[in-house]
Amino acid sequence: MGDKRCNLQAIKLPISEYMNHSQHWANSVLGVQYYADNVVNINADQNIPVSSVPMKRLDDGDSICDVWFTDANGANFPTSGQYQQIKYRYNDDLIFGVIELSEVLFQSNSDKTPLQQATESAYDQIFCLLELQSFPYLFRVRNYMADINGDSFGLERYLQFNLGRQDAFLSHKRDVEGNVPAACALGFGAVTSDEASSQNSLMIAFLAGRVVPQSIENPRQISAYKYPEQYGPRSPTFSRASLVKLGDDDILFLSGTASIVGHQTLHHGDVIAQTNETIENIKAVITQVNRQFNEPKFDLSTLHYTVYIRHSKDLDLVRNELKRRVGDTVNAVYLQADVCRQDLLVEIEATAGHSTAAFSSDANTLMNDHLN
Ligand code: 3EB
Repeated sequence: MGDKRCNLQAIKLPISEYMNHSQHWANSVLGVQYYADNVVNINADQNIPVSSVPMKRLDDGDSICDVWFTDANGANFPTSGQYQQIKYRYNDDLIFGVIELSEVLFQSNSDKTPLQQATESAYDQIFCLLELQSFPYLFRVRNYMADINGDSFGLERYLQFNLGRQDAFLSHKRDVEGNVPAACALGFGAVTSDEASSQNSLMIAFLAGRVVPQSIENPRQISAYKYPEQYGPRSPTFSRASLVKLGDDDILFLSGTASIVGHQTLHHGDVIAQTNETIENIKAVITQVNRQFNEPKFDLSTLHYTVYIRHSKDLDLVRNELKRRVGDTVNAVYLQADVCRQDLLVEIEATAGHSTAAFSSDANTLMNDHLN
């Protein structure tokens, strides 16, 4: 690392690893998302925003955390806060936040469905917070909801979500085309037991900042915000990737990517071909990004992937295809999740450009280094 140190690292760690170091790392962590099919008390500092996403990790027994580390040197220690239902934490450059809204808190007698209202409210709170704290630019958003492919009130739930999301962007006078964040949108099975019913919530995590991100599109795909009306009354509000300059680093947030060419899903029922097409799309986005650098800055083999698989039985097929396209050392975590179109079997998101230290021991060294 150069003089101006990387001030963001999105690192995936087994939950046990994070728990063992969470006290020691408190000043370097902006927030945590952990993925587990059972609720775990990760015992983090109460000030750190943590969200527990009910998705099972498929490739290993130990559940995984996504930890957003920040450079804690000098006076740039993060500060935490709560705004309405958002828990957030920020330093001079970045703000990370999580919000979970239970749909049962919203009335079904309104002209908007409960999920639509929950989505609109969540984004409204996010935009108000970003305006208050002067972090105007949304870099990446992760959207998770129960039963994403279910129908209610005559509309598929993902499409209800799209209505609420776009309305909130519009009412805050934000662009709904062009300058829009990278995102993903996935579903988890509705949890039925009483103790877990609080998990039947819309869960959104976001990262925002003070520098204008560059939104990137994919020439192989119609921009999602221009999808034709057959995909719902309102288009999804996201770009294929956002590129952000933080200190000396160019950080790439790649949106959830799937087997879509133009606006159509390809390779129905063929998870291997869908994985291959998805990689082709990711490659096209990276090629687009690399045009503006003198050298090929981003490469399939240096991305950190999160792979969302609809049917757990497809793990080996997807993993083998990813290894074939990216290399045996591919840095990926595999989760079971529902993808927003019923005919999609896999969706892959990625991050690149931060320090490549990834798992346990590397991160350990890296963080000790930060704190000394
Ligand atoms: C697609 O390309 C697949 O609604 O935020 C990918 C990433 C997808 C983000 C979103 C949806 C979203 O349309 C689905």
